[in-house]
Amino acid sequence: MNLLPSNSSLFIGATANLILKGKAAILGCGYDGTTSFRPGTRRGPDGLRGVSDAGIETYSPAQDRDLEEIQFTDLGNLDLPCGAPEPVIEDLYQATREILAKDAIPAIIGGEHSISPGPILAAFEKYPDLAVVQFDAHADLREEWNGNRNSHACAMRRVLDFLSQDRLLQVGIRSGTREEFAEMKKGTRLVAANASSFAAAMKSKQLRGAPLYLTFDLDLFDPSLVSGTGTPEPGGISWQTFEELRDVLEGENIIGFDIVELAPTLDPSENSSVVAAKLMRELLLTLPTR
Ligand SMILES: [Mn+2]
Repeated sequence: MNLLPSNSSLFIGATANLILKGKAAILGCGYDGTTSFRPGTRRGPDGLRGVSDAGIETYSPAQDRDLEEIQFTDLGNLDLPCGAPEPVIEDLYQATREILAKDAIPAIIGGEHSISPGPILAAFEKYPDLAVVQFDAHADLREEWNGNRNSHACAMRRVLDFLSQDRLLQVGIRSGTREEFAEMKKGTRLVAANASSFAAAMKSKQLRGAPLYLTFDLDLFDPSLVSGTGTPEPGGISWQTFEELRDVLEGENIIGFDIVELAPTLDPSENSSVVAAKLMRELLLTLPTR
């Protein structure tokens, strides 16, 4: 994979540049070329890493686990082509394939949501029974947006080009068109952002124990918590609710995840970056092979 020369800090507790079998590999993909409202996610990977050293602890009280007790690597950032999303998605697909080929767990930092179909396709090729859980404010099911089929507003539509609809759960969605909501409800993919609904959906869709890819759009959270994101949407979840949702994932077979849509410059307080860094910590500590 084509990485930028390293000029930023690593995520707290990470080792550099060595993909370890069975362990997580963090990779930044700061693409924001299709943003329709407020740009800035190109700074997402370094914004998340930048606050991780001073802004959060390595220890998670919620899980009673510590990043210092696990091994994972931070590969830095992909060197991305400018402009259209397709070459970026292709590069990230190839990079994710390399990580998965070493039996490691991709932990992608966006970038806008348009990048996610790349790593999800790579995961699907390795795990044909893959299931995807999208945590997001927006349905992202448009066929095209502003003339682009690979816009951030189309991310899950592109995933459904290859993934069966009963292998997708969409958690916390509170914005979209009437047609998008009708489709999600018909497919019983729409899951309210609380632990009991999420646990029930995991069970009824028979996703327990399946290889899981998680895609976390930070606008899942309420804008009062994460204002540094491209398309904020009122009515989002609290950190406490995230911890309850995470509990449902305890012991599950998570084979990869991404955290997307952090736009650090839109939140000079850096609160949003701290939430993203803490989310990264909690997910790393949830992985089955930690
Ligand atoms: Mn999204």
